[in-house]
Parts: sequence; C-alpha cells; structure tokens
Amino acid sequence: MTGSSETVGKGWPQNPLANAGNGIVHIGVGAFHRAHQAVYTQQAMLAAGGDWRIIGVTPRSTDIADQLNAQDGAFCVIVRNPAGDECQTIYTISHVLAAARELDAVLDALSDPAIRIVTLTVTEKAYGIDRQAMKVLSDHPAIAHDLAHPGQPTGVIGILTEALRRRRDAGNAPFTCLCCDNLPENGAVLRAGMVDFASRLDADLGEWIAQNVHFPSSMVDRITPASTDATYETVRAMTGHNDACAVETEPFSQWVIEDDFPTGRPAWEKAGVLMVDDVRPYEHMKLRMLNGTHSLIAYLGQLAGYKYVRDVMADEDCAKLVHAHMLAAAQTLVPVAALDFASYADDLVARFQNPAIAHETRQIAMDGTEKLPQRLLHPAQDALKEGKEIATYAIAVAFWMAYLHKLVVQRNGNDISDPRQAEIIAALSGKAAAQDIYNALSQLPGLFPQSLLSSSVWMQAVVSRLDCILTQGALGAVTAELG
Ligand code: CS2
Repeated sequence: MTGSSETVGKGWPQNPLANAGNGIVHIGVGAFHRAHQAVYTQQAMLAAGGDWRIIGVTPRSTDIADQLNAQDGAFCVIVRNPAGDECQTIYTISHVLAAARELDAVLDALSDPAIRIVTLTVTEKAYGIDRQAMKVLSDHPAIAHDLAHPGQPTGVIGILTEALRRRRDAGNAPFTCLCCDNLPENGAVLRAGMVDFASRLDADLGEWIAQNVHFPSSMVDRITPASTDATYETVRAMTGHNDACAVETEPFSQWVIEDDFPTGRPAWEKAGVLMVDDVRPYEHMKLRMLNGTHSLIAYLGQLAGYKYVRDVMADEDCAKLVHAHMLAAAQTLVPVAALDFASYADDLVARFQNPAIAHETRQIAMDGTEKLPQRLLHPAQDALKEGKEIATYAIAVAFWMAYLHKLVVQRNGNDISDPRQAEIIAALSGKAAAQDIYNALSQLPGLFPQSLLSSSVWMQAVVSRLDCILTQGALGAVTAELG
C-alpha cells in the first residue's frame, strides 16, 4: 500500500475494498481512528476479506463528515519515520454520517443487522460516566438531555441505547460495543454506563443490554498528533493530490483486544492485533507508562515553553525525569510473562524522541481532570500503599497544578481546555501559595482518591515540588528533583 501513485478523492481508481459491505459503525472519526482502527481493519480485510467496512459517525462536527464523503471516505496516512515519510491510502470508511444533522440515518445504520460491531473513540469526557460509581452522570449535558428525550439522543450513550432498543424491538441481535478510548477497563466502564442509562428509561431494556450486549475492553496505541498544514503538504508532495482528511502518525502501532465478539469480527489478528482473554495488564502498562508520562511531559512542556514532546525529550534533564517516571510507573504494575516493562520504557523514550513527530504538549495537556486519575493518581495511590517511590508522581501532579494556576493568572483561565474549567477557575481564584493551590485543586469533588487526600506524605511531596516550580520555574524544579 506504500507508494506515491494513489489518488485521493472522487474517481480514484483502485479501491481494493470497493465490493465489501459495511459491518462496523465507528463513532468519533478523528485523526486517531483514521490512523489506527481504520488501518488495522483494512489490513484485516485485505488479508481475509469480510464485510467489515466502516460507517463513520461524527457525534457533533459536520466538517469531517463532509470532507471524507467528498473523498468517498478515502484518506492518506503519513507515517513519520525518522528516516523518511511513508504514505498509505486507507479505504475502510465507506461514508460518514453527522449525528447532529442526520440522526435518523445514524439510528438506521446502527439498527441495521448487517452492523455487528460499534467501535468508539470519542474521548474520555464524552461518555458522561462516573467511573467511581460506575453510573452515568445525571448532570452531564448529553446524559441529561438524552434521559429527557430518549428518542432524539445527542450523546454517545443515548444514541447507542436508542439503537439497541430498536434492535431489541425488531427481534434483532445487538451489536458488540468496542470502546477504544484511553480508559482503564474501558469495556466494563461503557457497559456499566449503558446498563445504568438504559435502566433509567426502561428496566427491561437495561436487563436486555446486560444479558445480551458484549463489551470487550481494548488497549489502543499510536501517537497521532492533530493534522496540520505540514500534513496536507506532505500528502500533496508525495501523491500530487489534495487530501483534507490526511493524518500523520508514528511507525509504532498497537491494539490489544479482548476476544469477545459473538456477532463476528474482522480477522484483526491477521493485521497484527493481539486478541487476548484479559487486556488489563496491557492497558495498565500503557495508561501508566505511556499516558502518565505523556501527561507529565505535557504540563512540564507547557510550563517550560516546550511546544512539542520531542523538545522536552531533547532536554537531557527532562528526559532523565521522564525515564525515571516510566520506571516508577512500571513498579506499580503486576509482572506478566509476556511483558518486559524495561524494554517498553526504552521503546517509549525512542518514540517520544522521534524527531519527525510534532506532537504538541498543548494537545496532551487538555482534559486533565479526565486523564489524571488513571494516568497518575491511581498509580500514585498504589505506589504509596506499597511503600514505593512517589516522587515523580508528585512532581507530575505539581506540574499540572502549576500549569492550571499559570493559565488562571495569565488569562483568567480562558485557555484551560477541560470539562471542569469553570470549577478549576473558581477554585484557583485568588490563590498564590503552593499549599492553597494544592488544597483547591485536590479538593475538586471526586478527583483525587481518598487515600491520597488523607496522606500527609503525599501532600508534602506535591506541595514542596509545587513551591519549587512556582519559585524556581519548571526547569529549576527538574534540576532540583534530579539532585
Ligand atoms: C495522549 C494520547 O493526548 C493524550 O492525552 O497521551 O492521545 C496518546 O498520544 C495516545 O494514547 C498514544 O497511543
């Protein structure tokens, strides 16, 4: 599939999947889906066939739906190797529906028995699930709306529930739901949210979903920065064509899925997907070692003026801290024969250093309140409980706090991109001392685990580092940390 002769857009000649039918609806057709699941599914179909083309659904935006449809769903994936770029054309998406303007078509697609799997990449915050209570959040805008108007849903859980209700009423089998967002036990979380939401509308439907719908968990991994003009220019230079839907990504890619698809699935294993009984060891490793470290890098980078992940990694002291955190995160993982955490850490360092990948720290810094628990707070809690090193967790959390404080001081918090932005601004207003900032942010309801809140060791560890960041700057704090 590598080459420069393929065209993107109407009339392109050789779509190798043109005769295959649709079997998957994917919700959230962002860059990550295009660089990951769409690629694996194409490889699986090329290797083993099957009617597994994807109908994309965008929950809110209409632009990407229009752009992909104008290209018959085809787009280019630029793989940024340090040694040079590669271009691959992906044809898995047959067409895209925008839920905001064509809800009926979305519900029709989801109710079609030919659709056997629904995959999702909608970001952590879109679900509206309280992951501690394992119930939907009644005050989440989409959940509140969809509970009041279940026939006209706007959110992911509402849309899936209405589609499953239609399938049940028509006597059809449900689809399997495959969550591909960076959440621990993402299948179990989605299942709990769906069953709770449906039960509030119709106890029998809740029970039917609990009994009949399968929610395998999965771990997804491929660093995919937001597309920029450089992405589109690279495609133009390599193919001679304009591609408004092109994405760029790294060479590495991983997908580990619990093999629980009673309604069938593509031969993903032929595309290199690891089909397993239990995804948790992989998921913990990835969320804690990769994503946790990513968040540390993001807040440190934002404070130190480093635009890209690779800039943080090019700073020798920062890179040392990053590696130390990966190893500290590994300390909280249950050893598994198939996984070598030390070499995973070495590979991560190389991936983060990739000079060809321009991954903005600003992008990763978004939605901290959604990301911190699984990436930093729960592992910190485990480390504390087991008497292991907590220093790098403490500095990572202190970077997050200093970053939010800086945004509040500089622009009244307008640049904070987080679903809890208003609460963060209110909590931080008028706060300047490290202890006050710590108190304000750690007491955001439901965010920090109780065992961290009640630990003076943890509090001291964070407050002393936050103080150091506020007085000596982020890089000064890194130097102090390395001693
Ligand atoms: C990143 C992830 O934006 C973020 O929060 O940590 O999107 C990360 O790039 C992916 O999980 C890599 O697979």
